[in-house]
Amino acid sequence: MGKSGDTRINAGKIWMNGQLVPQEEARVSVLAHALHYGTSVFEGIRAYETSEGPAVFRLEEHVERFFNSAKILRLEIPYSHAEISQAILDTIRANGWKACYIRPLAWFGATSLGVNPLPNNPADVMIATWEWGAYLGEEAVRKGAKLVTSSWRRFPGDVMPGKAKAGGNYVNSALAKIDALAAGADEALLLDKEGYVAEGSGENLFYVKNGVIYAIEHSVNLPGITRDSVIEIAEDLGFTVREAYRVTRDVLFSADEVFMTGTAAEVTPVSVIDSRPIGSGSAGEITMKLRREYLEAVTGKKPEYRKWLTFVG
Ligand code: PPE
Repeated sequence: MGKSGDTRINAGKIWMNGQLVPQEEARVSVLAHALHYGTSVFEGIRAYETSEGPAVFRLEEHVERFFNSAKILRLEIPYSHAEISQAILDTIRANGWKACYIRPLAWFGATSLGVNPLPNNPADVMIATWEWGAYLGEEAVRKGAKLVTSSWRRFPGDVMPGKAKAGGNYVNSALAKIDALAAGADEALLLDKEGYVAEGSGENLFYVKNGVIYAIEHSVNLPGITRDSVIEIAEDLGFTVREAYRVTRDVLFSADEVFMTGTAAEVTPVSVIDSRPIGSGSAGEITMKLRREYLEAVTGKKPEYRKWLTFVG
């Protein structure tokens, strides 16, 4: 599945409320609360092929964020952290994937409608896995993605809970993404209500200036696990990394390099923002170094980052 619009997903066996069932049998009611009101929470995780079989990248941190998202929505996941982690490993094993994307989802089901979801606890839970290539396409990974500033602003924290990976939040992302693609770009750049840079529709943002790496920090952003990993990798490589607050668009226009991070996007260079070439107008050197190092870390080639891997076994 990619930006080409091919939306058919082959998820094989899906873990649904404790059972592994074929994709066709993992069904929900049209009366599910989450379908009407966006009251779901999810995660996006990747498993990578290593010399010792598939390994899940930062499983514990993703499961932790999944439970925090649920807590924010007062959605009760009727399983423990350990049970969800085990279910993720079981689903990968049942499908025989060497590498895959993993989508845990919990939602308020179909026991009542009306805005109040709470009579609906505990949640329904499923875990789907599928093969997912370059999030913004192969060309973006090699040459850099084109971004366009979205007319849709990233919602403030008193409108929607940006720290929760909640289904409803992604109406904002989807609107921004639809318009960015319609404008001929690969991805949207979302600003906050005051015009400061927030993030992409599904990625965090970084820029590089005079050899220093700046990780954009904003209270409205999802705290990215890839972002956290890339900061640690960059520091280990000897780079100075600073968190940058209240960054305006012109800072990005005049940066040497810009890149995005996310589980799906991994480390993706940005070559153009609002028709302006960034740096040389192609993938940046430091960006590509970080991308290579990240891909080696996730595939178990760097002993110092094996702490981030859970082997499926
Ligand atoms: N911000 C947003 C809004 C976001 O959705 C993501 C992940 C990130 C930042 C980066 O977070 P992390 O994956 O922990 O580094 N976006 C997920 C959903 C992509 C999708 O299209 O679906 C992802 O990358 O899995």
